[in-house]
This record gives sequence, structure tokens and C-alpha cells, in this order.
Amino acid sequence: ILRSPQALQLTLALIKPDAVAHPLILEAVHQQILSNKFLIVRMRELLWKKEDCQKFYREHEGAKLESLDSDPGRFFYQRLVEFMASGPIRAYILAHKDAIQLWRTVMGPTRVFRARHVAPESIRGSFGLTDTRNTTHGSDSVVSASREIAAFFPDFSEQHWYEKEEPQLR
Ligand code: RTP
Ligand code: MG
Repeated sequence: ILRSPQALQLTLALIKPDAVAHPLILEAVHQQILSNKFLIVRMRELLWKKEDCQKFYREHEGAKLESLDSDPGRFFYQRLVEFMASGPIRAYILAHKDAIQLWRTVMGPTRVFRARHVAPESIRGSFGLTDTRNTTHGSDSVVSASREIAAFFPDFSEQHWYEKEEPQLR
């Protein structure tokens, strides 16, 4: 296998508490990862601390915590943080050609009614409950993928992985 970011891009995928809580849905999402031929580079299950969750989404959205109350675009922020810290989540580092875009396509649109309408076979179209409880997360760019991977896997070195580690399908 040719090992380079061009051939094999990395992304961070999360399975959110709504899906981890339901064994059949958790298994179905995991099967989507396998059937789309992602390499599972790392995987862990954890209960997210609320502070880490706030930090993750604050950086992600580029919004300051203090300004959230006055920003109507962020009305769901508090709800999202409470939800993401409400139960176990599963984090993956996934590798594939164009992994970031592929995983977002496999997830489907963020909003549940849109997902059911335009991508009923997608993960969110199949299992999404609400716009907040929408089963999965995926990085949206190379820059956010690096930051998000570091947030969940602080010991992981991209460079080491590309140069030294044998890819394994797990
Ligand atoms: P994600 O970051 O989770 O992969 O999804 P995304 O890019 O498609 O969505 P984004 O706009 O970045 O929003 C991040 C997460 O916020 C929750 N959300 N809730 N109206 C709502 O209640 C609402 N809108 C967004 C979702 O859980 C979304 O995944
Ligand atoms: Mg996003």
C-alpha cells in the first residue's frame, strides 16, 4: 500500500451517545465503517468530560463560550454539549482515500429530516433521532481532522503512522 496523506487520508469519527447506547445501532454503524473499507487506525470508548466537550465544539465552531448566549446561530450549543457528555461515545481514527469526504457522505446530512429525505440509506438517515441526536460526527477538513484526532488520541503521531505503522484491518 502506498502510504501518503494523498493515498490514505485520516479523519476522526465519533459515534454519539444515542447510538452507543443501542447495541444494534452501534453494530450497524461499525459495519458501515467496515463495508466502506475504512482502515480502523485507532478506536476507543469513553465518557466525555463536559469541559472537554465544550472545548472541542468551541474550537470546532470557532465561537467563544462567553458569546454563545447572544449568538442565535448557536442556540443548540448547550444542548449539544449536555448530550455529548450524557453517555459513552466511541471515537475512531479512520483511514481511506478522501476519508473526510467519504465519511461525511456515509453519515449523511446533519439535519435528520433532510437526511431521511435525501439520503435514507445513510447512517443519519437510518438512525438519526433529532438534529442534535444524529448518531455520528465526522471531521470537516484536514485541519480539523488533525485537531480532533489530537483531542481524542493525544499520543497518536500521524507522521509515525504514515512512515512506520503497518496498516491493519480490524
Ligand atoms: P458534525 O460536526 O457533528 O460532524 O456535523 P456537521 O458538521 O454536519 O454539523 P455542524 O453544523 O458542525 O454541527 C455540529 C453538531 O451540532 C449538532 N446540531 N444540533 N439544530 C440543532 O439542534 C443542531 N444543529 C446542529 C449536531 O449534533 C451536529 O452534528
Ligand atoms: Mg461540523
